[in-house]
Amino acid sequence: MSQRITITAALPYTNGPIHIGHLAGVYVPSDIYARYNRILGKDVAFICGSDEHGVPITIKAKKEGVSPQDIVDKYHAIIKKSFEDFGITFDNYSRTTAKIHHETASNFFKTLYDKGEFIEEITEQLYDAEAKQFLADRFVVGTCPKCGNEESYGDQCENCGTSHNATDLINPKSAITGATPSLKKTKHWFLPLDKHEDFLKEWILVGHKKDWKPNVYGQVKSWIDDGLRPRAVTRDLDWGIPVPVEGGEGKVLYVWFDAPIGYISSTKEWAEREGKDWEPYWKDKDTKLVHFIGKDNIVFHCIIFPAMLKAEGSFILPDNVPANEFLNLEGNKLSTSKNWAVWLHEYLVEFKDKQDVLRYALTANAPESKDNDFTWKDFQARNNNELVAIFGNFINRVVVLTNKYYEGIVPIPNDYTNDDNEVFKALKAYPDVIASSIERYRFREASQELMNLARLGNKYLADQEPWKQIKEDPERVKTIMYLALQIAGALAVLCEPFLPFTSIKLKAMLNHDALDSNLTWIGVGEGRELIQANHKIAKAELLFTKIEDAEIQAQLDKLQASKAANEAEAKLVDPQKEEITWSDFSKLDIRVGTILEAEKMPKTKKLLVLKVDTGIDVRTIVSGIAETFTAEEVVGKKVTVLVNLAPRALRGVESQGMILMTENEKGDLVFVNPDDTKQVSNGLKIS
Ligand code: B3M
Ligand code: ZN
Repeated sequence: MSQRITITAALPYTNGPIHIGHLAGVYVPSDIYARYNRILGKDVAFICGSDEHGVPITIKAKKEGVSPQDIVDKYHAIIKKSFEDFGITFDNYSRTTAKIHHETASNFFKTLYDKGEFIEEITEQLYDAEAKQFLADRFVVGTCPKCGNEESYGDQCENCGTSHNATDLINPKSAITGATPSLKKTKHWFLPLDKHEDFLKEWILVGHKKDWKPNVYGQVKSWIDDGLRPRAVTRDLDWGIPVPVEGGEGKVLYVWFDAPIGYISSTKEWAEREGKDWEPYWKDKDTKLVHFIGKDNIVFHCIIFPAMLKAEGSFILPDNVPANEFLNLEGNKLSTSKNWAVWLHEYLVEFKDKQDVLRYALTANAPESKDNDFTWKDFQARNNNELVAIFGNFINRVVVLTNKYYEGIVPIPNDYTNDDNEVFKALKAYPDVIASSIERYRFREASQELMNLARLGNKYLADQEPWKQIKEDPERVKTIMYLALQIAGALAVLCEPFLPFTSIKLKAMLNHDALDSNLTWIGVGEGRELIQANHKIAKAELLFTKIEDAEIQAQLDKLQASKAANEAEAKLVDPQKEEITWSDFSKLDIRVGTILEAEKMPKTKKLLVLKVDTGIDVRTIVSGIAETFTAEEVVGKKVTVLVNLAPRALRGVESQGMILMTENEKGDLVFVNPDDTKQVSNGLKIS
C-alpha cells in the first residue's frame, strides 16, 4: 500500500476574492507538494474549502446591506474558480456552511463536551450597548497587550501574531459603533490549553525541533514559554454553527474552532463522493498530515487545533506545518481594503494563459523564511530571462531542429563523448535533487533546480552547436539531438508540479501518449531511455512569450491609481480640526461673487489672476487653480469668496480674498459653488 498523505491548505475567508499573497503563501506550495506526491504514486488527499463563518463575513455583509449567506455564495464561487484557473488540484473544495461540516463540527464539540474537555464559565465579556451586541473577535479593536499595536483584533493581533482574549485588549473600542464597550456577563465554553501544555511541549518542542521550519518552531516555542491559558471556543454571535449543548442557545462556535474541523468535513465529503473511507486519512497513524498555512495561522494549527484533536482522542496530529511568511507587493503590505493587490481573476484577464508564469514567479521568490516582495519587474525578469530565454528557448530549439533535420523522428544516437556522459549523469541526478528540496518544503530551491536543468540543456546545445555541425558531421548531430530530446523529456515530467500547464503542452509536443512508460519521475532518475529513437514528435509551439515593458507599466500604473485613490480617500476623511467658538466662526465673511475676468499669471504654472465682483466691490484675487482650469472657462462663474482674509502679495500682485475650493478623489480642484439653480446675487452672505 502506498504511503497515505493528507495535505490541507488554509481555508480562505470568503469575504473577498483572493490575490497573489494567498497563492504564494499557501496554495502554490501546497499544490506543488500534492502534485509531486501524486506523481510518486502516493495516496494523496489534498483538501481545502471556503471558511464561511466568522466576523469578517458579517462585517462585509453589513457594509453591503446583504446577508452573510449572499456574501459567502458570491466569494465562494469566485475563489473556487480562481483555484481551478490556476491549476490548484484540490481533491475536494468544500465550504463550512455545508451540512456535512455543520454536523461534523457540531459532533466534534459534543464529543469534547461529553468528555469533560471544556470549562463552562460565566465571565464578563465586552459588550456594545448601542449596537446591543457582544464584541467578539473583529468586532473589537484595541491595543495589543503584547506588542502595543493599536489596531489589534479581539482574538488576534495581526502585527505580532499573538492570539488573545478580547478582554485582554487595552483601550478596546467597538468596531461597529466606535464606542468604548462595557462588560456584561455571559456563559461560554473554554478549551483549557494550559491542560495540554505538557503534551504540546513534548510533541513540538522535543519532537519537532529539527524538522519544523525555524519560523514556525520559534513562534510556537515563544507561546508555550509565555504560558498557555484557557481559550473560549464559543461566541455570542448569530452567524456560525449553533452551540449544540444545553445553554448554548443564541451562541455559535468560535470560527477558529469550526474552521480547522472543515479539513475533516471536506475529507468526508470527498470520500463519500469517491466511495472511500475518510477515517484512515485522519486516524491512521501511518498517514502523514501536513497543513499549509500563512504565518498568521500558526497558533491555531500548532497549538489550538492539535489540542482539540488530542482532546478528542482518535485523531492523528500534523507531521509538519510549513507556514510561510508574508508576501508584500512593490514594497507595501498587500491589502484588500486598500486595493493594494494583484487579484487572481484580474491577472488572468490581463495575462491570459500565463498561469504558469505567475506560479513560477511566486515560487522562485516565495516568502519561505522571511517576508518577501513581489515586484512587476521581477515578474517580467522571471518570465523573459528564465522561462522564455532558458526553458522556452531550449525546448523550441530541440523541437524545431528535430522537425527540421529528421521530420520529427527521434534519431538513433551514435557513440557518446565525455561531455555527453557528463550531461547524462547530471540529468539523472535532478529528480532526487528536486525531490529533496520539495520534501523539505523548500519550493524556491526546487524551482531553481528545475531551471538549472533547463540551463543544462540550453548550454549543451549552445556548446555543441548542432546547427553548425549538421553539414560537416551529421552523425554527431544525431547524438546531440537525441540527448537534447532526453533532457526535454525530463523537463516535461519534472516541471509538472511547478508549471502544470506547460507540462501538458510540452508533453503534447513530445507526443507523450505514443511513448512507452519510461518517461516518469522515477524513469528520469534511473537513467532510462525517456524518448526512444524512431518515435515521432509533434511540431513546435511556443511555451512562453516575452512580456513587454508596456504591459508591466500598465500594472504599475494600476497600482499607482490605487495609491492615489487611497490617498484621496485618506484626505477626505481628514480628522476634524480643533473646535472653534461661534464668535470665531462669525468673524469669517463669506460672500457670493462672480468671476468677471481671468488671466494667467506670467511664468507660473498654477496661478490665475481674477477680477471678482463680491457685491461689495470688484477686487483682485490670485488663485492657484490654473492646473485645473483655463482662464476662459472660469469667467462668468459664480463662486464662494472669503472676503475679509488679510490681503497678501503673490508674485507682486496683491490678492484680496480667497475663493473656496475642494479637491476630489482624483486630485482635481472643484469650486464650492453657490446653488446655481436659485438666483443668488453677488454680495449675499454665506452663514
Ligand atoms: N480563514 C484565516 C485566513 O484566511 C482562516 C484560515 C482557516 S484555516 C482552518 O487567513
Ligand atoms: Zn501584537
